[in-house]
Amino acid sequence: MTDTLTPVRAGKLILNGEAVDALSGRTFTTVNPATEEPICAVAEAGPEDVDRAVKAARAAFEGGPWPKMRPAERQRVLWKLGDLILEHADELARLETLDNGKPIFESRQIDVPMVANCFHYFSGWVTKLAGETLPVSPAFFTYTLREPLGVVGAIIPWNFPMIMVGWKAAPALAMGNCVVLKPAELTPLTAIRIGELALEAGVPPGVFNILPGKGSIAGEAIVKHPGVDKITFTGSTEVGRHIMKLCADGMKKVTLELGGKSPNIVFADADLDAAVRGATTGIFYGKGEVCAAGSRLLVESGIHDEFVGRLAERAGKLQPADPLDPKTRLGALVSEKQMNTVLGYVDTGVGEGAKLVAGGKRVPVNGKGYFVQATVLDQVENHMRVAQEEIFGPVLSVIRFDDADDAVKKGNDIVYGLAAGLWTRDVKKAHAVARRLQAGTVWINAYNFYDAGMPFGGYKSSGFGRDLGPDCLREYTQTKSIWLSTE
Ligand code: TAP
Repeated sequence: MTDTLTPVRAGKLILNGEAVDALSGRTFTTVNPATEEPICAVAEAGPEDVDRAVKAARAAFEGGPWPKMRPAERQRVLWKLGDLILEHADELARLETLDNGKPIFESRQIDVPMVANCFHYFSGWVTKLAGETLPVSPAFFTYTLREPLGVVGAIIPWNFPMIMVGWKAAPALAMGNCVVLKPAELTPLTAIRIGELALEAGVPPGVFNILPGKGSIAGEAIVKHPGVDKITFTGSTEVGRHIMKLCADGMKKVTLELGGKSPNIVFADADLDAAVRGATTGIFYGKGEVCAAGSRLLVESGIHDEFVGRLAERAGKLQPADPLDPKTRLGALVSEKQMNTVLGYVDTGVGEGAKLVAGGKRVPVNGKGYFVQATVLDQVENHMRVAQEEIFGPVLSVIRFDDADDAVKKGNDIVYGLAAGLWTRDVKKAHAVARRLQAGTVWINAYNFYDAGMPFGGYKSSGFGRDLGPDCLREYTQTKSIWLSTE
């Protein structure tokens, strides 16, 4: 049973091992998008708080115990944090659902295990990532060291507030870096709580700092701070581009995980029951506020009418409901602004000539909340705005295609390249099409699967660098080559 009664504590900054107020004393209110009611006040970090957090992180990096800790001990601390996250699963899931509006089913069954999985998985790498001895010359003993970068600034979005802490902080900390993380202003609560749990797990003061606040103030101050060595960012392409320019000024390394408008391609020879389920979860999981959402559904002409009919029926049954109810599968959008953006796109699509075959409306639950129906727009052409722009809500644009070449052409005809799905029983076609799609992840006869062990990131305007998996360890380390003369 989800706890619906206990009030949520005011959120503080987690800075140099303590939960503190902002130096300015400023706070902001975080709001439950399902009820439109305030949840609690949260300390709002300003540039002066960023400065003290970065200084604490630098001190912890240069003189403190974290990079100097025996790898086996650092591994044990991060593993313990994974365990503590699982021990506090109900509490974290509730906070996430209150703050973001996503169904408690998702917060509890998907998000919490994923964050714990990140800390467990990357703790394993602490004792495994090694340099190499390289055979260069008998006159030298030559080897490489994989060293941490220093202080990593992590800036994350509101759609997966807790998961993003795991994706960014777990590998950065595992590689021996210190971290200053800014959660999205709309959803700061689970990041703060994980920061507290990190201290309980034994992460030393200053190593992992959490600074809730505004992107344009605290976020920008982190990016510009000369004491920060690297920025890892997940968010919109627009803000990512801005951050990249700022990083160029400071010669900072940067990883960008940005937006998407991913094609989910259904061939006529697919298992259509599975494909209808996959198309539905591909867009409506996470209310469609998912960077990798399969928001462009490409359907082969021969099955188009039958497929869209079945899809519309399934979408019609998926009604928004109270996110704290374990049976709910479609929650509230994160904010009124996001809801209005999404509804605006539905109007735009209809105005462009698309046909609304499911949903399309706001439906308050218990008279409140930013809930939007599961929406399907058919007869979309790939040049329309609803086919090209990221809507970031429960709106699916259905586009026809004629054959595999046409599917690949339409699938790739977009500035983004984050993910793609394809559904077919033909194994050769599956692999051939997967190779031709310009996307960082391709799911075959599946959609929306993630694991700490599998790299994730974008092609084209969806960014560069990788979160997760062995690939992401390079994002948080640098290689030192050592030459020892033996003569
Ligand atoms: P953004 O508006 O880009 O915000 C992301 C983060 O950047 C927030 O913490 C935001 O703070 C901060 N920020 C805003 N302006 C900043 C600035 N000038 N300097 C430094 N930080 C700044 O994105 P969003 O609306 O939260 O999230 C939705 C977007 O994220 C979508 O485009 C989605 O596709 C993308 N996303 C991508 C992925 C991957 S893995 N590719 C995963 C999830 C989401 P405030 O909240 O205070 O504004």
